[in-house]
Amino acid sequence: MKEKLEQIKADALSKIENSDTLEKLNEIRVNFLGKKGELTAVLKSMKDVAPEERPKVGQMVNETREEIEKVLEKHISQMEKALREAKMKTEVIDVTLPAKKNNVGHRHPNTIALEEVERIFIGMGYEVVEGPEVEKDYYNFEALNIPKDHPARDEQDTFYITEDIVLRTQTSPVQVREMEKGKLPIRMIAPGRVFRSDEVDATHSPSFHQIEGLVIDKNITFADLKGTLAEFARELFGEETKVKFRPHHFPFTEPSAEMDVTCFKCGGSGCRFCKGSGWIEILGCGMVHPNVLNMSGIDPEEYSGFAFGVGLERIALLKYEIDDMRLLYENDIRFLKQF
Ligand code: 2U9
Repeated sequence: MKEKLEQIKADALSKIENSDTLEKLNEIRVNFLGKKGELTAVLKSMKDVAPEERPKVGQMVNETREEIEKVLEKHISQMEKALREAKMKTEVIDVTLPAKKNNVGHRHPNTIALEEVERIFIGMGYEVVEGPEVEKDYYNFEALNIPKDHPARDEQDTFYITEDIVLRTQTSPVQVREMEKGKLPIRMIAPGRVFRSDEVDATHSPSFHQIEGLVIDKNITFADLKGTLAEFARELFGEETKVKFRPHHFPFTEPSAEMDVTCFKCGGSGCRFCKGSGWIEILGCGMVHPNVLNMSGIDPEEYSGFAFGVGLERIALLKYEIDDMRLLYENDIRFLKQF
């Protein structure tokens, strides 16, 4: 028995010595020490050993197992260490390599301008409301006092989806939907994308953005409109900005006006920026037409209101002195990150 154990041990140790992978070492563990391994087989054959000899043989089996285990563990940990070191060598980080540039995005000039306008009106107690870009003809035109044969429909070349469904040409439908809810007073701005079938040039695009505003309450007058929009202009273009109102016509407001601001480059004396006039046209506005109030279920005898509309791109172009609208849509990061 002793010779047999010596032979198993010698056999195991020589196999361990000649193993060059962790898999082979594991295989040796199974073959010699496992449940069906050679040493277990020896233990199983104890019944053939004389009873008085059994403790001795048992001890010899255990010693052999311990020795094989010890050598095996030593080899396994040596091999693991060698593998770790080899891996470390191949995975060295070359700190002299040029760093990967982290290109962080940038807010679009339109977004910066919109957030500025929103900040101003939120500060005056307005709500920001959004609505659908695909609209019913009714909300885009009819409810705004623009019937089917009205010339304003030609002025705003419209993309028709069906006879009754359009891509909104203004964000006014958002305000009509708000009026229909019947919750008064209203103090809101409606920013968003609008669509007109225009040719692309330095000041036009078939898709651009508007911010419209609407206030409806008892006793709202043109003085409220003037005070609000003058304050808006001062906050947007600077404290010294003056405003003037020129009479105009919109179907949805009466009276209507366009508002100019003193040129923030020359202060009003006239320069290249304001084409020598000292003034820059900024928005359209007016008192909400009684027909428009009536159609949305608001009694014009009890309530009145004012509305205004401004092109977001126009604000962004002016504020950042950009001379071509197309630059806003090209998404060239070298252009965008200047603002
Ligand atoms: C309701 C009633 C009235 C919104 C208004 C304008 C004047 C205006 C233009 C500015 C430049 C459009 O982007 S632009 O081309 N808008 O001049 N918009 S008053 O009037 C409304 C809106 C909703 C219910």
